[in-house]
Amino acid sequence: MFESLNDSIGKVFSKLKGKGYLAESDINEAMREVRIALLEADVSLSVVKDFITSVKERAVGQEVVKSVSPAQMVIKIVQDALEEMLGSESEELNLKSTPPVVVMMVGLQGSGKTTSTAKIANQLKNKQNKKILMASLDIYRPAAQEQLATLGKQVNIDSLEIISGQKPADITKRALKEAKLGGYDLLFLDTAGRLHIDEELMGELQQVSQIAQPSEILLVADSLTGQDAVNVATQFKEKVAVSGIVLTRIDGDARGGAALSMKAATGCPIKFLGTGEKISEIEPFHPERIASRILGMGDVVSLVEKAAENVDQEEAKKLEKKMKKGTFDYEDLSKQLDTIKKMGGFGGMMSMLPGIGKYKKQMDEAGIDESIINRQQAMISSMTKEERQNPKLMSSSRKKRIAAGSGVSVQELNQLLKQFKQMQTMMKKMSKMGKKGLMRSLGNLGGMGGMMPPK
Ligand SMILES: Nc1nc2c(ncn2[C@@H]2O[C@H](COP(=O)(O)OP(=O)(O)OP(=O)(O)O)[C@@H](O)[C@H]2O)c(=O)[nH]1
Ligand SMILES: [Mg+2]
Repeated sequence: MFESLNDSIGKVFSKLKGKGYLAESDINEAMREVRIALLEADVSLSVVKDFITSVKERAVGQEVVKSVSPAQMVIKIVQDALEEMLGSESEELNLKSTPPVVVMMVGLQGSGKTTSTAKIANQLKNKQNKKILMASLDIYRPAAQEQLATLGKQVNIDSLEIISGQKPADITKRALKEAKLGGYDLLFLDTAGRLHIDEELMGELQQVSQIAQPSEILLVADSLTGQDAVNVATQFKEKVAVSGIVLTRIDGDARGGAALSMKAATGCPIKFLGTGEKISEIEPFHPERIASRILGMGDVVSLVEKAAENVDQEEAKKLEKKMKKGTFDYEDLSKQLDTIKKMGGFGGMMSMLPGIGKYKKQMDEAGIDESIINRQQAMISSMTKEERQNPKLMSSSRKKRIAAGSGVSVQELNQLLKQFKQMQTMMKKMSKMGKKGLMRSLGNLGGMGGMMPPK
């Protein structure tokens, strides 16, 4: 699912990524393309409009976190808005009331109600050890009740005995009684489908719902029907108290329009995605995972969050001044190393950057040694305060003392000193180029890869 959307949004962001500074026109252009991508994915127009407005509002008033690029910030904003559109939090089934808790499945014909009933029941049995009874209220389609019973046997879940000639309301009463007597935790009611929404069906669903007082009414909708699925959900919701959506056949849905607009259009959260015909092929719906799947942006979002958490803005400003003046010293370097450590070391930082994934293997092979951070900090802390603040002081007797004090060879210390000088030169050059932001200094430290001795 979402392949095409992933593709087109990926292109928008890769255009942004090359830029160090984003003008409002860049953002507008990017959002125009995101808008087209969403519409092509069959997301409803009003949902797309709201989405774009919300992203633009945030992008404008946004304080950009210094240690990430503007493009990364935009990606983060789009991701947040996308998650909100999808429903912010993953919604679990509400199973807290007194057992037997009733879950009622509704939806159009062939949408996947019976299959989803068995799938969800099976998950709850296996993961939460629930004792479950399933009952089919479909007296219209021949063999519909047997279909549920057969699925039940496959997964070892009880189903209500079939008595022909009973009306749905009576089956419901019998199922409730049986569930109580049998000490079941959960009762699933699988209702009949219709080709179209009609009064008769709705009347029957209302009647059943009144008798059974379900904790959850799950609307099962076929994602392949796109915006129709959204309309069906809206109409069902007007008649019965739909509490969540099960979106089926997402395995065949390349566009994902229904998944994307369902929550925003109906106010109902998606709770499960049906991912195939097999009983095991269902997954709980996690907006944040879906959003990152769509953006395909590695873990930029976590990188932005971590950077925001760990980089003290005041410190960052001071550092920038020092870099400009060329007075960056070993104490500053040590602080920077702390930041890198907090962000999971070089490896952690790198793996969160999109596009770096493919280099990760090469980096692993090159053997980046994370312990170098600790050793460098040890060397720095073996320096006197004067030495740290005035890198020029270093003499060979001082070097010997520092190396001995930190348990490294003079050679390794020399490497640190040499690299430090290179960094200073680089910083001066870069500040002349007039680029802004701490990203540079982090970038410089990334450049310290050269400092890594081969294993
Ligand atoms: N690929 C795929 N097929 C599914 C999925 N969910 C259900 N199906 C298939 O869709 C068909 C109809 O599913 P049912 O569960 O019988 O649908 P229903 O809503 O109970 O149908 P009625 O009771 O006739 O209204 C079956 O062949 C299922 O195997 C899914 O997530 N992916
Ligand atoms: Mg059915």
